[in-house]
Amino acid sequence: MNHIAPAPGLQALYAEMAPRHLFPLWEVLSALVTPTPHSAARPARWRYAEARDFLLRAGGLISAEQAERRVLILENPALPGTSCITPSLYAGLQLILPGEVAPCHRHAQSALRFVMEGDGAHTAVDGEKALMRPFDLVLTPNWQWHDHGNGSGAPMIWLDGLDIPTVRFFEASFAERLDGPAHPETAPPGDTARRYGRNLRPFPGTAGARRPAAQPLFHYPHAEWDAALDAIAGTDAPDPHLGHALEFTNPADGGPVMPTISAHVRRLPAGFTTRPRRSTDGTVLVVVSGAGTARVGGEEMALEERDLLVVPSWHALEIEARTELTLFAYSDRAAQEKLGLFREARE
Ligand code: GTQ
Repeated sequence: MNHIAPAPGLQALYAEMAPRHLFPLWEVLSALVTPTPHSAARPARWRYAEARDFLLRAGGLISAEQAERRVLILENPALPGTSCITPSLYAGLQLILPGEVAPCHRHAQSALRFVMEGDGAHTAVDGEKALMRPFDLVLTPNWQWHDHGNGSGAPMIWLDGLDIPTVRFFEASFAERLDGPAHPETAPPGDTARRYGRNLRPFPGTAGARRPAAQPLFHYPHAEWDAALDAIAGTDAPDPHLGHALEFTNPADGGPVMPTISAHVRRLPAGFTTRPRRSTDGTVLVVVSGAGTARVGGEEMALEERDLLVVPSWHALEIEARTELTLFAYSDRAAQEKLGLFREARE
């Protein structure tokens, strides 16, 4: 609204309209249609060591089966009570102790798992186990059956990244449990990678084409993405804003890993500082290895191995790598690009 004094009857008009659920746009327009994004979230960092202690304490008090999913939610400090890390995304740390299972279910929400600790537990997707090693990325795309189990001798902790708030926003949540804790085994571990992971796919319509055509892959091992990062770091100069960066793709269409979620890894050489970059996709980052400092919208946060960081929409991020720093990240960029909303600015 401009600054001319309002007519005296205006407040009385508002008061009469309000009980009829009618309100003047001109009082709120500038807050609704902002010239640049105003995130409701704020930057935050979680120390892995601290979160891990709480999670292991929970492990002594409730079983994975009892809890259905034994997870500590990473909630944005500016979004209390919402279970959101950004307005569109969810993050949690899930613990499975040796011998435990998390029962089989499926839901409209898309999920990724990024292994923080432990070796050899599994996520089964539609009955095929992905054996999870440190820093592997495993997808459970929407409406695919999944269960988790830990046949290894040590606790297993991974980061769950889901689009729970997005699905809630669209009011499109469906979920169901499968009778019994696990889906029958439909294929041996690694079967999907052998069929679909070599720039080939089983000929459409043949019995070998067992995975959904639009979303075949669900396991992106650390050994593979790490070797790919090494390869570009060995030949290319680091990008000034991102360092060496690789996006995980869905081989079916070359696009992001899931319809609502994009994921990538980046590596900064020791001593490298990125130029400030902002983007509309609020992003969750995990320190895979190394140490440094993140500056997010004027706030400075130290980063150590396995720490977690959230950078809200349109907050400038600069990262300084003290030692070689490798990060995993996910965001809602996949959804924003489909809606024509994604933007970034590089200083
Ligand atoms: O493993 O399916 O952290 O449904 C939150 C909701 C994990 C899961 C979470 C879920 C899951």
